[in-house]
This record gives sequence, C-alpha cells and structure tokens, in this order.
Amino acid sequence: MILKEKIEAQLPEWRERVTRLVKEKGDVKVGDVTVAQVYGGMRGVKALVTDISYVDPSEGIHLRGHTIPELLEKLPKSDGAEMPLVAGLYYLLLVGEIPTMEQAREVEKEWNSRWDVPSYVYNVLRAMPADTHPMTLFSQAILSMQGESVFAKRYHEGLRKEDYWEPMLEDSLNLTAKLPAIAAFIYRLKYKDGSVIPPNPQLDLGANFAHMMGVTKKGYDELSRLYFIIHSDHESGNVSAHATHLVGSALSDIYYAASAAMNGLAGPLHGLANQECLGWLLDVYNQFGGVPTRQQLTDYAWDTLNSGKVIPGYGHAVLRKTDPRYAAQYEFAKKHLPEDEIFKLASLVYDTVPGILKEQGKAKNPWPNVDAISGTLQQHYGVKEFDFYTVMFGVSRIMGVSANAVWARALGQPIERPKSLTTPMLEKAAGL
Ligand code: AMX
Repeated sequence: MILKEKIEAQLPEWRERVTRLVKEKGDVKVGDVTVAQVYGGMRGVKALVTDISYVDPSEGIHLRGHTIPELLEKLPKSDGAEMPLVAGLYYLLLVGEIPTMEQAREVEKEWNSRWDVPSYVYNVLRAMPADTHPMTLFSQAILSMQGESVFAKRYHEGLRKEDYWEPMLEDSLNLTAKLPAIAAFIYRLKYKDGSVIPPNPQLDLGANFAHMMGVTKKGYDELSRLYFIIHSDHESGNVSAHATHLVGSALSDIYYAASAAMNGLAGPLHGLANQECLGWLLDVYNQFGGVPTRQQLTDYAWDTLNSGKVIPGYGHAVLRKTDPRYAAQYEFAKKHLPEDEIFKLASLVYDTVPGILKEQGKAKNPWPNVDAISGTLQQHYGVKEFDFYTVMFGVSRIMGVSANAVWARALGQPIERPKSLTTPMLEKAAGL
C-alpha cells in the first residue's frame, strides 16, 4: 500500500533525527512556564511536537508547510472540479508530500475498499433516544467499533514497538473511510427518514458525502471537499488534537482516541462553536426580520456580550488575524452564494463585530475563526440542522489527528504525563 511504503521509507531518517536531537540536545530549553500559564490553560506553553501542521498567529494554519490557499491550488483535483480531492489531503498529512493525482486516487481506492460500516453501529445509533445530540451519536459510533481495532489485536498478540505504527495506519484508514457514511447516517436518522444511502464507489469522498447525505443541490460536493480539507488539522494543542494524543499515548487505539477527541470537539468553546454561530446569526436575522442595520447588529452584539456570553466564531487562542479557513469559506460563499441573506448577514458581522470586540477589550483576537461562516454555507445547500455541523467538523478533524497518531507511534512517543503542583507550591515558588 502506497501510504505504508512512503511512511516506511521516511522512518529511518526521522527516527535518527529525533533520537539525535533528544540524546545530544535534550537539555536545551525551549521556553519557561509562568504561574499564569499553569493556571491559564497552559496557553502558549511549548510542550508538544508535530511535523504535520503549525499555526502561525498571523498566517494561520500550515499543513505540512502549505497554507490553505496553497493547498487549494496544489492538491490534485478531479476533471472539472473546483476543490481538490480530500484523499490528496490525507496523503499529504500522512506522507508530507503533495500527491500526484494517481497517488491521491490510491488513497481513494483504500477508502473505497474499507467504507463498509458494521450493521451493529447503525443499531447502536438507532437504539439511542431521539433527542441525543449528533456529536454523542458520532462519538458513540466510533467507540462502538473499538473491537475492530487491528492495533489492539496485534498489540495483545505481541508486537515490536517499532511496528506499532503499521496497525495504527490500518485502523486510521479503516476509521476515516467509514466516517462520512456514519456522519451521513446520523444526519438521516435524526432529520430524515433514517434510511442508509450506500456510497457510490465511482465518487470521491466529497461527492460521496453529498450523495449519502441525500443533498441534491448542485455544488454541495465542492463545499464538502473544501470543508473536509480545511477542518482537518490545527497543530497539537487544540482540545481535539491534544485529546487524541493524550489518550493514544496510553497505547489506546484510534477508536478510543478519536472518540475522546470528538467528546472535546463537542464543547461550545471548540468545535460546537460552528452550530452556535449559525444559531446566533439566525437569532439576529429572526429578531430583525431580515438582515439588520449596522446599528441594530451593534446593539445586538453588545447585548450578547453584556449578558456574559461570547460571540461565537470570533476569537482564537493562537490566531491573531482573520483565520484563513474563514477566508477560504468566505471566498467560496462570495462566488457561489453572494445573494444568500445569511451570507449577507455574516458579512455584516465580519465588518462589525471585530470593532466591538476591540472596543470591549477582552478578546486577544477580535477576528473570525473557522466556525464563523461554515454554517452559513451549509444552510445555503439545505443542511439547516445546525446541531449536526460539529459532526462534519469531526469527520475532517479525525483525518488530521489520526495522521498525527500514526506518526506518534512511528516515532515512539511515550505516554504523556505532565507534573502537577499545588497552589501552596506555586505560592512558594512565587515568593508569597
Ligand atoms: N466573544 C466574547 N468574549 C470573548 C470572545 C468572543 N468571541 N473571545 C474571547 N473572549 C473573552 C474570553 O471569554 C476571555 O474573557 P474572560 O477574561 O472574562 O474569561 C477574554 O476574552 C480573553 O480570552 P482570549 O485569551 O482572547 O481567548 P482564549 O484563548 O481564552 O479563548 C476562544 C479562545 C476561541 C475559546 C474564545 O475566543 C472564544 O470563546 N470564542 C468564541 C467561541 C468560539 O468561536 N470557539 C471556536 C474556536 C475555534 C475552534 O476551536 N473551533
């Protein structure tokens, strides 16, 4: 299999680099930790490593060194398609090189041979109360498949440490192949007739997702490709990536780790913000019976802030400029849905809210993040049930975190176990 061969070929050099760095320069300091950081969610503490993605505070995400606009230009596209193949992105995340069309197609082929979702997964989901949140269903579906883990099986049979990554790759391919079908089923179970639309092996992942969702509006395949590419990875410190790494570091398999990641993504300060965003936009729209005036929007935003709530989709722990993932979606909307009323509202919010957040003076970053506009695009294509949106984020995010999990195994990253202190210890260290 091409992914296995490519990773295998790189391993000797990577292992040597890392071993040398730690052995010869292990004492070199890369930063200090302050009392404020210990109490402040470890913000900015340099304590994780990944070579798959890096968030620059001004430029945003680089996936294997490429910005979002570069990726949308360079990753291979099917004939006539506007957006690249998602399989090409997964190849890039795992291998570190922009694939040729043929290489991306090989990943598609791998996914196509692994998409079959065991029927018990659907039965588990059908057995849940009808009002269960889609993210709970998604996380449960992933966890329910843990018994399928090749890593868990081979580990218990006896496996050399340097070979751990191979079954992790198998598991990751199996899981990422099934996620679009599972997500589409959750959508149809919650909001449609609950029937399963099987994937069409002739289609790529983006088009297949549109097909399995039952969305017929033209262009949803392109939006799905864009969505799954831009949400995939955002370095290691965000909650879903870190949860995957933490759980995986105990040698839990990808099903346990990815399910944990989804539980974190389901938090309103993380991935759930995308459902909150459209909710907030629709509240504004409904309150004013259409796109409000700038003054009405300003008053509404201040009411939100003064009631102690955040403005969803704005702010970021690392970014200090408009998120390029927002910009890519904004460009897509400008091209394909310029007359959509909610897009007009989202644009007005973009013109207005950063100024308000600056005036309030609390948020370190007043600019929009990836979630501020994603729901606007979804609702245009008919996917209006916004509590489903984080599930789509999850399908994409698991591509990023699983690629990281494969490399964490390949480079023998150990169990994670930072040290905690007590408040008296910190007071003493601070001389109080
Ligand atoms: N609206 C109102 N207040 C905000 C704000 C926003 N959009 N963003 C930050 N603030 C506030 C914080 O709540 C905090 O207030 P406090 O001092 O009273 O606790 C203060 O500004 C300082 O926060 P910060 O250092 O700028 O941000 P952070 O690193 O602590 O948190 C984030 C980052 C994203 C959680 C925060 O900006 C936020 O809550 N945004 C809205 C929710 C959102 O969009 N989340 C999605 C993030 C992207 C993702 O993971 N998918």
